Amino acid sequence: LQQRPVTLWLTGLSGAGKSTLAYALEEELHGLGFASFVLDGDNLRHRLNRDLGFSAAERSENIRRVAEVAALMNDAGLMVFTALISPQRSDRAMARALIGEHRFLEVHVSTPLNVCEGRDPKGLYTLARAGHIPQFTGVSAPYEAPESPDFSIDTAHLSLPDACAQVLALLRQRGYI
Ligand code: GGZ
Repeated sequence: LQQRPVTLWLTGLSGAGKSTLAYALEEELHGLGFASFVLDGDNLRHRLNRDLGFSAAERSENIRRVAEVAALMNDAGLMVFTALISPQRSDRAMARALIGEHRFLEVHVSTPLNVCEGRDPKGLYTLARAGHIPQFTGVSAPYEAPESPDFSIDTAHLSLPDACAQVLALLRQRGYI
């Protein structure tokens, strides 16, 4: 099987469905015989990025490190799916520059705030609204939506299998698989 390594950079609010989509894509690609890996912001913050908080500068450093790891994994021949809020346009532009234009796709998981907040899978929005989590994205910290993403997925209007199928079609269309 031919695969051209690529980093699919998922950006969106907490609860938008980035991790769910990333892990589903990884499983789907493994099933097709492609080697891929998920870099999940929340997980990495327990190990590699355990020293980082949620100020704008710390989020930038978080994204810089993950982009460097994604670039190394692409160098090693793996497809990478990142699942980080990555709320700042400038940070996503940095990730694109570090990884390389030829192997970077920005996918906006554009599930609206009210839907993410309604899901509130970890109760974080409730805590944030009550003032217990400072600088919470969408509540007390900004999210800058991509102006021209390579692709957009609103999980409020799309099932997980349909979302996966659309991303696979994008990867095929761009010649990565
Ligand atoms: C946003 C926060 C915060 C604050 C903790 N703001 O939905 P989750 O829980 O599992 O994923 C979120 C995760 C965000 O980490 P990222 O590395 O993706 O963020 S960034 O790209 O902005 O650096 C959320 C949890 O951490 N979380 N506090 N204040 N999300």
